[in-house]
This record gives sequence, C-alpha cells and structure tokens, in this order.
Amino acid sequence: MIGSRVMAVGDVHGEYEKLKKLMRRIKFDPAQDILIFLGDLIDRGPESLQCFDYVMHLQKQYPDSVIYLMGNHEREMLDYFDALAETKDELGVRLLNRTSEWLAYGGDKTLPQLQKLGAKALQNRLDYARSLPLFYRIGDYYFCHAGVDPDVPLEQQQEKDLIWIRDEFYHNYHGKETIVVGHTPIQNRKNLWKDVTWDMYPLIRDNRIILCDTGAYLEDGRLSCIDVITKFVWQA
Ligand SMILES: [Mn+2]
Repeated sequence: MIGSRVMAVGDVHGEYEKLKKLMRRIKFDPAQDILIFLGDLIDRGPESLQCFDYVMHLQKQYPDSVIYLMGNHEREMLDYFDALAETKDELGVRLLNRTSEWLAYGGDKTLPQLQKLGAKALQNRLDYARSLPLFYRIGDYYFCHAGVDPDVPLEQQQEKDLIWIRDEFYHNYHGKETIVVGHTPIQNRKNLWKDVTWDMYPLIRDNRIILCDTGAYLEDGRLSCIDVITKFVWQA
C-alpha cells in the first residue's frame, strides 16, 4: 500500500470525452492504486452508456482496485425500468414518461441509448447497476455518492441519505472519518459558501468532507479526480 494512490472521481454525467481524457491523465495502475467512481456516471451529458460501460468493464476487470458506487441517477434509472415492467399498456408507458423524475433530470438523454440495446444487453446493464455498492471504506476514508446523515453512525446509514443528502450533511457532519462525495456541483454552492476560493478544484472542507463534483456537464465544468491521501488533483 505504501506509495499507492486512493483516488475518487466525481460525477461524470455522460461526459465520455472528459472521462477518457481524465483516465489518460491519471495513468491508473490497478496493481497499486484504488480508483473510486462516486456515482452518477449517467444522465445529462451526451454519452451516458459509453461512460457506464467503460467503468463497468474496468471494474469487472479490476474488482479489487476499481469501485463504482451507486448514485441517485443510477437508482432512478432502475426505478424507471422497475415501473416500466409494471405498466400494462401504452397509456401506462406515456404516463410513466410524463411523470418520471429520472427522465426530467437528465435520464431523457440516456433512455434512447438504452432503448437501442437488445433486451439481454439492457438487462445485463440493469443487473449490474442494481449490484452497485452504496459506500466504500478504507482507513479513515468513507466514500459515497452524496453524504451521510450526521446523526447516525456510519454503519447504520440509509440508502436515501447516501445517495441524496445535501446541506444537512455539509453543515452538520463532525465525524472523525473523512467523507468523500460527489453529487452537488461545487459551482452550485458559490453563493452559499463565502469562505471558499473558487478555483474549480474539489473542495476540502474543515469538517472532513471532500466534495469532488466539479460539474463536468456544466459549461464551465470539469471532471475531477483527487488522491485523498496527497490531495493531488487531476482534471479534464
Ligand atoms: Mn447525484
């Protein structure tokens, strides 16, 4: 483990070109490094399926050194297909498509890609997405997509907090483990956090939180990877 890197990658959201560029810059070494994708590989950007498949294959190839964590977008995709399987007719499908939160928040970019897959290939992706872990823990570091309920021990965290929580966690977390998350583009906190120098790098907060989502899909956004040990950052 000496000299090895423990790296976290923020929300990719379908930005496959940035993902490939970032991977070239990282020079990931599966024999030495741990590489954690913090979830939300899909939706919003143009190439969700490519991002999903790339990380799925990498993770299957190096199961001991690559971790793909569940994000709220992966969960909502699964919820959509679960609901779709329950619909009885065309009207039901239209109603689902009009009310789906997944489609409303960027899944509309992903769905057409998935619909081009054969039934077996689609099922293969959904089964894999369903198997994604909610957190990863190593040493004093705890990785999850969104954050933790600050009033609950790490061992007892619930899925809804791990993939959805925001401000309650950012403001009230005071645990001794460092929590590494994506989920909220740091640009979206610009008006709220006056103590920050906004250089578009992952934010390292005083209360042991590292925020890695630098809004890859936004116009001024970047995809970031941080080595949580040295705090070295790579971007694309
Ligand atoms: Mn998210």
